[in-house]
Amino acid sequence: MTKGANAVDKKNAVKKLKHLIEQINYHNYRYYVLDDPIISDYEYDQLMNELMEMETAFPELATEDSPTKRVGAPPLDEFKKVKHLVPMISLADAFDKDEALEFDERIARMLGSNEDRVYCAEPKIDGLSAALLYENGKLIRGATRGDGTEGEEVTVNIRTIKMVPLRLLNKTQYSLPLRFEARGEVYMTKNDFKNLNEIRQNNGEPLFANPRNAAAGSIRQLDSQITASRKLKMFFWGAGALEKTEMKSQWKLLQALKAWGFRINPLIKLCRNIHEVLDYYEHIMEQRDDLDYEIDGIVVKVNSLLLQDELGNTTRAPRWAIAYKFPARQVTTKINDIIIQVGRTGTLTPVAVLEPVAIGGVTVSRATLHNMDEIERKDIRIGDCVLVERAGDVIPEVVKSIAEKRTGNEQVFVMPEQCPVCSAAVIKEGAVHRCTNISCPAQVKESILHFVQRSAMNIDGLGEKIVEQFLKNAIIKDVADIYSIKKDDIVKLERFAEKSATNIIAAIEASKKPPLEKFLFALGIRQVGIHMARVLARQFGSLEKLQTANEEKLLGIKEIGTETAKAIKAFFREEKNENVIKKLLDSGIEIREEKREREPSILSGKIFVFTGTLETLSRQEAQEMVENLGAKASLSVSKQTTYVVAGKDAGSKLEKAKTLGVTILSEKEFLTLIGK
Ligand code: 0OX
Repeated sequence: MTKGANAVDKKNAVKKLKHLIEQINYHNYRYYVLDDPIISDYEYDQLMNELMEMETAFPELATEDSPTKRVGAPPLDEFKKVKHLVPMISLADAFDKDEALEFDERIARMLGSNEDRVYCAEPKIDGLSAALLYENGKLIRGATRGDGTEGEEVTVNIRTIKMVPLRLLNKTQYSLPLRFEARGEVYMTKNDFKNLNEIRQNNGEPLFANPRNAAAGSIRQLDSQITASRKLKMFFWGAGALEKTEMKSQWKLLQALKAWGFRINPLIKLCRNIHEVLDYYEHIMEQRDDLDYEIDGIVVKVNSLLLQDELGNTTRAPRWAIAYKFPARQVTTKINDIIIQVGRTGTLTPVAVLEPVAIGGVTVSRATLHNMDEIERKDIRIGDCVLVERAGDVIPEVVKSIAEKRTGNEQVFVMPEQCPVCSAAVIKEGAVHRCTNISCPAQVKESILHFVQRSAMNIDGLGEKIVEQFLKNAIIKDVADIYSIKKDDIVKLERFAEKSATNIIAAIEASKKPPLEKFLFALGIRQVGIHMARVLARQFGSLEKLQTANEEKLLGIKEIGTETAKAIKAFFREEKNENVIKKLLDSGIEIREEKREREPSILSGKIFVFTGTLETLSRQEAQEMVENLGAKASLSVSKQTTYVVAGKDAGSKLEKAKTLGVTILSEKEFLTLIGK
């Protein structure tokens, strides 16, 4: 090749690279900021591959802010401290309606006006605040809030967050400042948090207490590869050091941030007065459990930036904003007793019997104490006053005892030496006490209940009472017997109507073709939860391949630690388990060995939004179902939404779907569509 030709090549390459980066940044923007992608994941990957190839061919042309350069910085020794351009002040709290009204009245007094005050209301993300410095449209530095004046420089970690723009869009109606800080909340989704803790548990690592701690721990990693693997997310809520812009309000500021490429929470609302703020608070609280991230209240900000300036700040917080918090999910009550539950693997779980107490509208009378080590670590005694937490739909747990309230009559709990169900000897394995009798009726019952649950084989109608009755009458002895149950066996039982017997038989029949991941989960292998079962199904593709995989092969998979690999091998080595699997397959179970990642499914590219209360599924389950079929589940309705599935009491999302002409499905129609 001549020198001249090379120069032309290079000139073309510069142009091509620039164009590719612009395209990728724009599609990132459509995907993360507008939640409205216009190309498929496949097409996006192709653009990225093309860019990577170009950068390999012309390494001298690769720029720092290329989308290929998010991950890969060498590990740091420590974080540098950095000063924020302007301090990141914190918020004062309001805990009830009166305090929210007081905030509004205080502002009226200070402004000396009787006119309605306009507020910008935002969900309060329970994450950690960060400030991202942009110069000439490029991300220069990312820092944690720290003490508000000085934070830690975590640029390489911030860069791994996919929705953080490395380069801003500048052809917008809002002129881009030369230098400013974009501020927002870094968070981890509830699901990513659950999966991360499942993996940590399997690897014997300490667990994170909540998604906020997990996000904070992830952003403070010296190795940005680890941060990248945690899939952090961000919502932006403000700016620092933004000078003389045309932005006159918080609302406009958020719109400008969005136009420049920052992800803004779609639930923000402009409220014309404090009463609209109070309605907004109720509305957001109703959605709290459906959001895939934790929020702990709303943030109310005086909308006008001019008035914000006029009101100013106290030494600790702005006078123009308040965090209106949701009621605590933690409440104090008394432990009346501690009882033992025997699980399907023989684990003895201590459970606190509580003086019933309402937490977030639900009466709670039991809370898990996990294991004896936890009881000792937290020093929890029978008769103690304790702090109990109920977050969303998870089992309530005892957070801590309140030692100051002790009377001296509290009793230390002692783990029984014999199983309370079958009297067999109890042994301690690590933190866990276990019944040694594999035929313990409690273990058998629990493993059957685990097997039939919706996320496993999904056999409707086999509830706890019925399973107990079947076991008592020796209709079944283990999970494999379920498929040999005859209608006559059931009808013979006391208080059993012909119709319910028919339904049970039909439900058993309908469960005979489970996807591999559900079947694996149903088997109840130790350390294998729903997430791990999915990993195994994807990696191995068939039961046989998993059964024959050696420990080395298992350990070669990123998410499998030594404990899990051992548990899987031990499970398949056990003759009893081998017999149960054989019996299941002989009785007509056909495992669906899906190759989901390669074959596009009937639902690929479709976008579903679920709204209202579904009768037979939780929203989480419905979302998982469509995602497993290649579709996307979204929380907001747009023109791009393919279907809105409306349950009972569906509200604004249903209305929006009607306005936009989006197809609306009932729960039943939805189930038919996905072949259930
Ligand atoms: C949040 C959040 C935090 C601006 C001035 C004081 C607080 N966690 O979602 N902070 C702010 O605003 C700052 N807004 C939010 N939405």
